[in-house]
Amino acid sequence: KKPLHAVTMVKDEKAFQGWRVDKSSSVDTLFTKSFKNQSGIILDFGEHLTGYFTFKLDLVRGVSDAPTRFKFTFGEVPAEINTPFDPFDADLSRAWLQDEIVTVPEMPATVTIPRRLAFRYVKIELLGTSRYFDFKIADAFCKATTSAKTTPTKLAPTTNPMLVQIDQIGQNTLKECMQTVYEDGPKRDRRLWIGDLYLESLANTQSFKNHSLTKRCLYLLAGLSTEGGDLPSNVFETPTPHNQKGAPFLFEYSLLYNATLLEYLKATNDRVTALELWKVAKKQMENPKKYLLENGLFDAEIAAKNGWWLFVDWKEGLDKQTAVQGIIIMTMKNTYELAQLLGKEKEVAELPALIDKMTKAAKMYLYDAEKGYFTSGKDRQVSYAAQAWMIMSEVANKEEGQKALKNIQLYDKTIQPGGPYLMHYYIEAMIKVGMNEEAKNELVRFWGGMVQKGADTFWEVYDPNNDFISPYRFYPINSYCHAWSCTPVYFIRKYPDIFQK
Ligand code: RAM
Repeated sequence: KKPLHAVTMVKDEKAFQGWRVDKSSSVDTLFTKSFKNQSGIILDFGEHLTGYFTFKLDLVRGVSDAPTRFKFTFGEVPAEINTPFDPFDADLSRAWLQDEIVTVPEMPATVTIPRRLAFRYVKIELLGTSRYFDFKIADAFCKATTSAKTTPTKLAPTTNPMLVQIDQIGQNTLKECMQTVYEDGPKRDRRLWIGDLYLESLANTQSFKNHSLTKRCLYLLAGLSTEGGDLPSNVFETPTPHNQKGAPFLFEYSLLYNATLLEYLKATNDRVTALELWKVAKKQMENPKKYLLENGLFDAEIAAKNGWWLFVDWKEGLDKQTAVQGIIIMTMKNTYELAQLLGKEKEVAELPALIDKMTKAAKMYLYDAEKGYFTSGKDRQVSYAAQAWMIMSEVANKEEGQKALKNIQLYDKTIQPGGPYLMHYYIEAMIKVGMNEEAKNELVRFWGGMVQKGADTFWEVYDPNNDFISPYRFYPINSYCHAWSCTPVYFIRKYPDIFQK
């Protein structure tokens, strides 16, 4: 892939994160003229790319008598190109940010930056060279990589143009995250997380249909489960497959593995794989039992005290109890369905009674019948997360679910979704209770909002009212091509009656 043109970036309060992109000149000037007075040029590849960047240097005068030093800054979004990274005081490693100093000993030369990059824009600065020769950047390109190899079918001609655009950007997002595993984001963290895998595999089934990638991920995770059988929340492939020793295990992600395996079996009918991985799935069902109170409620506090990470959403102050209760019930149902498909019900014979017990407990203790919504935790917190998961788990029936989702909007302290990951389950919950029009409107409002702000791929976090939101206290380190944000592809294609008419 070659850069399409050179651009200038202009401060503009109205633009996403304060930076607007103006088209300026053709790349021919870069490739034919001396680079010495072009330092600071920004190239635009016109689309988000994941891959390896190569540039070629040629002499235009004299002989190279000294090394030349460059700084490259790669960005998924314009603000990454223009925001100083240092002094750095954020969570996560400074090295995720994609600036690279490259020293070239002599010219002509062809240099490939060893690190795989994720970007649309690259700024090239000249940090040092010799006055005794002159040179040009004769070429620059990216060898892009993905394991998405098919072209998804076209949407119905009746599809609203905004939804066509959202679907395309969702596909781009998924395609970029599909490498040798389903990555969470090709810029960061570049690894396989179970929660992301589940959503990516759903979208993949509706689009690229690279089921062997899903299978590979399911095996990688299974192979890296602990001796006790727990699945790590995320894994690395190189230098040899391993998990993050010492990192907390993410409670609901280990359960969502089972949901993923069920969907994989349904999509492929690959019983051999499902049977082989069944024992891993079965094992995951043991953890919820450990934190089940007599009354049938999940004890979120004790689970957290025992070192489990309960995630649910990137949202400060969110109480997780009710959401996790719902996730447990849903994944128990998924596991039982999987067992039935594989003829293994006897091995999980206790699940139906547990599902019943947990459902009744949720109804009894977590449902505020008077207010008509579910609450979470000691302070009876009201959140989208709690309603979404009470619906996903079918604790709430259609009518109760509809009411709950409507009623929480009347309550001003309701905890809103923190980002695309929970938005996915919220939209799915709306569809489950028949709020189809509302689901469509929400999808267009949320993902369409990113489109209007110029997204080429969908973002890890997005708050329509705050362009600078970051779970890591520094927005340039956010991932702007993030797996769990690709799921409009799934919705639009799975429910054509809602999204393609
Ligand atoms: C983030 C990752 C990933 C998510 C976890 C919980 O750091 O990028 O998407 O699954 O957190």
